[in-house]
Amino acid sequence: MSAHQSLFEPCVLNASLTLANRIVMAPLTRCMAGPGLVPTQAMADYYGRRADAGLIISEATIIRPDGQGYPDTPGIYTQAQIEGWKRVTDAVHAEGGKIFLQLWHVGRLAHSHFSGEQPVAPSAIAFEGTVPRMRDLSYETPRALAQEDIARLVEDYAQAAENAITAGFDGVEIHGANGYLIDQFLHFDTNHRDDDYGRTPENMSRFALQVVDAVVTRVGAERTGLRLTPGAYTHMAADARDREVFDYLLARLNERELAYLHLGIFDDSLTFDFLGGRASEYLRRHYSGTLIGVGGLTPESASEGLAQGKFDLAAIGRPFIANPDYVRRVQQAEPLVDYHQDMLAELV
Ligand code: FNR
Ligand code: 8K6
Repeated sequence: MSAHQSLFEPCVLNASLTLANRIVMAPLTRCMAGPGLVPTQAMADYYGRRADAGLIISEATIIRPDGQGYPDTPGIYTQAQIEGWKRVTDAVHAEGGKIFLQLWHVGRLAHSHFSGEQPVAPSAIAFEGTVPRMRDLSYETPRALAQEDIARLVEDYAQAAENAITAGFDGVEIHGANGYLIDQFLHFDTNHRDDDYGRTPENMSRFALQVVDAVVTRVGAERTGLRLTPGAYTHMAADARDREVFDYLLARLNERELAYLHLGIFDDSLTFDFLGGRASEYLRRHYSGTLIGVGGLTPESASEGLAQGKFDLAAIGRPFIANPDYVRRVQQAEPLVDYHQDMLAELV
């Protein structure tokens, strides 16, 4: 009998996907891709070592060049990148694991330093600050997307999803969280549009739903997950009116039978007045499908949350960087190594 029994129950996500346990490795940007933003053998080894998680969600992976906002983040839009990811999915599958690719476009958090192009966003509002790890680069004012650009982006998400399946992934997670492109449409702070993509909950949800529907059409709802941040906490300011946008969006997502919905947050003990408490509680009330909880979870709080029905799967981020053998340690009730930011310097 293992410690924290509820973490080790299998989870039937849908007819084509059963996870061996309820521990999810959260997506973790590591900025370690090789030239051409191609995943390396070291990355394949790193993910392979963590294949005993019920599901791994890859680090955020850019869908096209102007989606890049950090150095050496991998892509999924060239043949070489697809080949590089094949090494990763092979390594995980060889150990019996499952892995989804996280599809990423950072919107206004991109920088022309990476792609040579002006960043794009719902509205021409710059983020105040400098690019992490490249402190001499201040964020630029993005170009507001024209409707034809939006149609192109939706297609680029769908193509990236198809590329991920070609690379051997079991599915994709659309990164709609943490203040990046899709999230920029969903919040009043960053969406000042006065066309079909702004002003109202229905319009502000339109881009997110178009991306979801295009990806679902290409790879199947059972292979599509989505990450959302209803309470803005990073890269933008929260606005009480955002609540109506997420109420609307979640009602529409309930009609779509996605593989899962994943909260995007660093610390789920934060509460938001306009959401009526924690972001995970808000999602649980409004979303009827499989929910992944995250944000400062310990083995104790994760197994308790599962047992109490607060979420169906528990995503673990920083502790997985510090403990490649996180799953085994928890199962055998061995102590965990504490995470420290210095551990980001190396892929272990
Ligand atoms: C993250 N997080 C993150 N989230 C995401 O959706 N895509 C990503 O690529 C990343 N990258 C990333 C890198 C690093 C170094 C950290 C620490 C975090 C957020 C992550 O998935 C998770 O939500 C938080 O880390 C909270 O979970 P823990 O770490 O408290 O278990
Ligand atoms: C010097 C260490 C800085 C660590 C960052 C590494 C890679 C960037 C992570 C990007 C995605 C995370 C989501 C953004 C939230 C930041 C809040 C701390």
